[in-house]
Amino acid sequence: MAMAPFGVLALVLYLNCAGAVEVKRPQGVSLSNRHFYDETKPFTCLDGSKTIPFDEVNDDYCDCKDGSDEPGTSACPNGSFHCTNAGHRPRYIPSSRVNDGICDCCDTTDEYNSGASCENTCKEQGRKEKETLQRMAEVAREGFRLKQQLIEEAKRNREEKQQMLAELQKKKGTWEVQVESLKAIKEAAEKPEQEAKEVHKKAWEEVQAARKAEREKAKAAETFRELDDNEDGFVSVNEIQTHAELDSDGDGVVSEPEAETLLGGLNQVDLSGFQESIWAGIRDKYKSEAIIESPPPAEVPVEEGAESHPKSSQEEWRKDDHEEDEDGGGGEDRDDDDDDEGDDEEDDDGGEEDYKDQQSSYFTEKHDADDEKVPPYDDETRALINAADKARNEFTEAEKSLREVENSIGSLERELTIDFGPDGEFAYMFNQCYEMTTNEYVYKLCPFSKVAQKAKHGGSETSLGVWGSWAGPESNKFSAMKYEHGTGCWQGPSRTTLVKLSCGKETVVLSTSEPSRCEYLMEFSTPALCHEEVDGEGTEHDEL
Ligand code: MAN
Repeated sequence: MAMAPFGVLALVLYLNCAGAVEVKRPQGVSLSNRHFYDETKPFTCLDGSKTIPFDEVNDDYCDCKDGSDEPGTSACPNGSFHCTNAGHRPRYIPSSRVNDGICDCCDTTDEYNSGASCENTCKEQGRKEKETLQRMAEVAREGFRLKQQLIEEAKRNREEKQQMLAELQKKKGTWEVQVESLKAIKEAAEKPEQEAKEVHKKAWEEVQAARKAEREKAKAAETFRELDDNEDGFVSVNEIQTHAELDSDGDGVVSEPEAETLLGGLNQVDLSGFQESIWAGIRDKYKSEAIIESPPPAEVPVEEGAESHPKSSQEEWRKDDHEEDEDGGGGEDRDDDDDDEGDDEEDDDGGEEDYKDQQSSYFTEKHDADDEKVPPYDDETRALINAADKARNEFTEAEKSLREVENSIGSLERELTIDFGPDGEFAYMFNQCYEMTTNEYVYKLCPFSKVAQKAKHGGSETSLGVWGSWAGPESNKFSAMKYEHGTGCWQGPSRTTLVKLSCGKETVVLSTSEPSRCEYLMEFSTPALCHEEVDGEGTEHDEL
């Protein structure tokens, strides 16, 4: 059944309080499309596909493929109905919603024939929207004002930092010169220090070697006395033969030829011959005959002497050695006495092995103690070491200062190369962090540095990414930030965060979410993103 093409259309147009004007047009047609619907002519579908008599417009039968012949009914599945919504914003709704019993248009016009009781809420909605827009405009204005301050501040800071950088670079140059000259001073001081230490070391090694030789000599002399059973001042073949341990062919007996070989092809050797050429060949096999209970030589131990009376030169250590030699001579006498006592002991205990152990441990202990104690440096060497220490310290300190200056330069340079927006308006966020706590986590955004997440009830921080780049669309590059390469997600890629920025009076994290696993989204407001004019204000109403 055909319906009146104009329905009940007596549209009221409000023109800036100038009064109401009625504009006749079919139901569901916008003011801007009105001229397509001329009741005096046949109607051509808007896609040009068909022309129909005008009275078939809005006759509840779909003629046009694009649904344009039924703007005010639900006959065409792809049609759309225009609500004028005077007092608020006009909108199109799908034709299927026309007269479906649900109020879609705030001016109630979509339910003109369904019996639904709709209330015109356009004015109220318009008022609310206007208020919202006004609030947004106010925020934007205040934000924009703050932004100007931020820009000024950034400019000042940048200049200050550039100045600081120039000063640091000058300082760096000074420190470099300083380090170089202190290095030369240090090296000049270390050379004589090293040489003096070398001399000291060498002298000490010589002293040690001499002591060792003396000990060997004494040991040889002691062995000689043991072997010289008839005390004729010679060790002879038969005296060697009494020591079966010196057997060389493994038959358990030292034969005459074997003994002769051990004596270097001679029948007998005197003490000096024994010390010089025989002792070394038998010392490892030789077993001492007696335990000699001899007290250690009576001289003051070398190390103690060295500590209480620091030697000042190699000569003095040598002198000590000679004194030792002399003492050693005296010791020999005592050893002779001890030998006798030792014989007694041996008779008592029969402990040859014990004797050897005791004897060798006596030598070894003395030897070790001597080896360990390096005498202190002489005054001259000590003075050289002190001077070198001082030069080293001064060089190290200067190097430390140079490194500090270099580090400061490095971080300043890094800061100065960051893109803080067209006018540096984002610079104030550098070195700041902003937090937001959710049910589970505390999220921390440190712009131009990192984003982190920490469980609310303790635990360590999880990196959600480090500063990557601005990531807004080309037309609005500074509306988003990308943070990348955070802690690896279990069996997945490393965490990343996208921070979406919006204009706000305050710098604050508005929300955090994890739209997909280990990919985080933060909403962040800042005055730095406020513009002078609010987009969309007063541009929505194509007809009023
Ligand atoms: C932690 C948090 C979560 C994340 C899972 C992934 O629990 O970082 O945000 O989804 O790890 O395993």
